[in-house]
Amino acid sequence: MSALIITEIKSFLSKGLKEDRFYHSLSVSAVAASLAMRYGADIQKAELAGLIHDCAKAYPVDQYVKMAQDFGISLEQVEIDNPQLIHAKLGAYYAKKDFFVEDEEILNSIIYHTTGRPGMTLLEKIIYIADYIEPARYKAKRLDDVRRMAFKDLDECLNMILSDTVEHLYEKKYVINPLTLETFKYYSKT
Ligand code: DGI
Ligand code: FE
Ligand code: FE
Repeated sequence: MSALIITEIKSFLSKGLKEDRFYHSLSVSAVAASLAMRYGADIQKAELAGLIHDCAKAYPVDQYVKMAQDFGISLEQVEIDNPQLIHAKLGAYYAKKDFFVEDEEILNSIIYHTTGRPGMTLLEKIIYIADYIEPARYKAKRLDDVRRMAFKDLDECLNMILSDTVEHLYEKKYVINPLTLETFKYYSKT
């Protein structure tokens, strides 16, 4: 992906996303590229996937179920009940449609950036982690430790993020996506 195309995608996203969401996207892109350097993943793929992972957030959440149905995207019941989850699948759809991304590894890293999944690829891990640790994030607990671990041991970092996420969702009494739980079990060492 050339620098010119990345610049064009940034310009496109800056028009559709709210300012803080656009800034988050730039940050995830930069952190994902850094993690790719650290772990020997494809830097350009990480940069692009990070940049566009939340592109569906340009659309209102109350339209996600209908949009997915119109585009032939199959939904789980938990997604119909918690439609904010659908932005991940819609993001992969728009990555194809608006940015002509056909690379399955990039598309899967967008589809699974919210829940993760058991047996993630290196790029999927990088996007999942970059989304959680980018510099503008501040709400999650022990972020300093999680950020340090991201550059030390990816699977241990996933273990930390997933256990904190499941705990947070449980405390807030949110419905926990079964896929998030499966991912948590897969990456938990205890
Ligand atoms: O899109 P972001 O805000 O950058 O982050 P994200 O894609 O990880 O999460 C999007 C939203 O989905 C966020 O509000 C947290 C929520 N979420 C993640 N996993 C679950 C969840 N919500 C529910 N109800 N259940 C989950 O398992
Ligand atoms: Fe997201
Ligand atoms: Fe995000």
